Amino acid sequence: MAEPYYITTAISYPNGRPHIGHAYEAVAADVIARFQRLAGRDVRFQTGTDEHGLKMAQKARDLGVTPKQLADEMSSYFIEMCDVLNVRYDVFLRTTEARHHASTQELWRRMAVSGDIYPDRYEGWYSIRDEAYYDASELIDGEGGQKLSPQGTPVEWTVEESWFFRLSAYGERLLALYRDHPEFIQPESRRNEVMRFVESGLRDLSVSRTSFDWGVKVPGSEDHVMYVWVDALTNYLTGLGFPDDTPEFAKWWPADLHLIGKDIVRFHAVYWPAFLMSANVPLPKQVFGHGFMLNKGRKESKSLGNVTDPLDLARSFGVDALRYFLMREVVFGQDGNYTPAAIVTRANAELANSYGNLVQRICSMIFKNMEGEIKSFPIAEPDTRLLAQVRSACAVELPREFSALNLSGGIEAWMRGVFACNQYVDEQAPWTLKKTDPARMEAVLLTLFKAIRDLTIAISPVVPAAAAKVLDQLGIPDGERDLAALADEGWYARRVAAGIALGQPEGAFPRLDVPPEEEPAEA
Ligand code: ME8
Repeated sequence: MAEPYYITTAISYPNGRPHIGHAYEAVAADVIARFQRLAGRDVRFQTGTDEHGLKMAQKARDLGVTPKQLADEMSSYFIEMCDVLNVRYDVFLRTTEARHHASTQELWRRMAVSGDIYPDRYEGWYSIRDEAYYDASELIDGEGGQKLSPQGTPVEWTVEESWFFRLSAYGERLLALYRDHPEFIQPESRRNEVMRFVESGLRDLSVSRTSFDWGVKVPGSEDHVMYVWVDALTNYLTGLGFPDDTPEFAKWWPADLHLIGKDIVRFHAVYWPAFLMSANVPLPKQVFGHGFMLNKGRKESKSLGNVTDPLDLARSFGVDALRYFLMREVVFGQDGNYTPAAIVTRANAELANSYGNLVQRICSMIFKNMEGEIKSFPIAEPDTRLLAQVRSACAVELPREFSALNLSGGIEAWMRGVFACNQYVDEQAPWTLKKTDPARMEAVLLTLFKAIRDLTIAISPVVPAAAAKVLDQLGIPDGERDLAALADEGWYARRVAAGIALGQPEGAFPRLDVPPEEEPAEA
């Protein structure tokens, strides 16, 4: 039976439409999920929206709607984003669902049973934008002496009766977790930050609010709603049916990967494992904090007026080109920049020219010069060498890098396979062989047919629609498009026996025009 793999994204605040950062995270999670399916794992992929808290309540009040109306409208745009970007989740969880309230309340009860919940009075700084408490020592000075959070968001002094979680009791156990499981927080730089934070001493956490009521009610203390992060983090359990003993929970928990952005690592790598330890629930295996996608070096914000709708980018450049760019351009884990011109340049150079053109040229030559016939052929030394190089890129290097979440590194390995094919085309010059040695031309084209099939299967998690189109054209059956198929030497003989002729190929990777306003900067 296939080994299960449970991956989650952060659940986004639906206080506005999705931005490029949301698209980046959703696409990355989808690429990882698709890759794990390709590797034969039984994957469950959960995403959703984080609908409670002050931030949502205030935004709704500003717009003159209820928080639920705001969440209903905006969460639909997050679902739409996933649909458009070909992000194939299994569960889209909304925290306003009744089952989520029940699940969060049960987690709370278990933490209370462990003696970790007690009443006290909170006095300190709170950032509504981050939905986070900060210690005075963490704050920075903004313009006019205004106090800001380390993320640069406004903070306000808050005094409230609240329930506390005994976070301070978990410092040693958390440090032991990070030491014993260095893979628990990745990349390494984030792990170091978290270790320093925990080593400096943890204070108990205020986990309920009384000044507003948009949240999950605290069991037995109905005038309190839970701190939004208690409820938000629990979404990862709710989607599996927690607290019931469901087959889903038994199969998929603990999660293999919580994929999140670098700004919320503390919540996932400190608070979340402490809550779970307290409630006696096993811990997730890994938290990966990816970097930020910046617009020409700056974070997008409504006040800077530089907010891009990721769906506009997908409409302008194509979903696969956008997905490829996002995964290829920056080392996963680091911050990256995007501009429309950079998307076009990358997609044109690699997808359209190096790879798309290879597919198009070779398939057309097979169609025109061989009536599309895929047949057995005598293989020569350069052909074997090329196929070994391509197989190594597709079946060894890319899977090794993708498994380690080095997505750009995996794509680079794949590009080396593409380059090897293009070099082989130049060296073998099939268009010359057409006149001098037609039998050898056929062997060269069919060698490339094999290589293209491997390359297309390997890159399919990144560009699923285009890859499916190419594999359809090549006549590769649906059930033979995974890593196991790459290792199966019998595929070509079966393909020959199937006797399907290659048709006139249709391009799967159009060349894009560089957007005019960007041309001067790029020229
Ligand atoms: O933090 N580039 O929601 P959110 C890349 N509700 N990623 C970015 C980004 C950017 N420019 N901006 C934000 C929340 N993100 C909470 C999560 S999880 C139990 C609760 C990432 O809508 C961000 O780091 O502010 C987070 O992982 C995700 O987008 C949702 O951010």
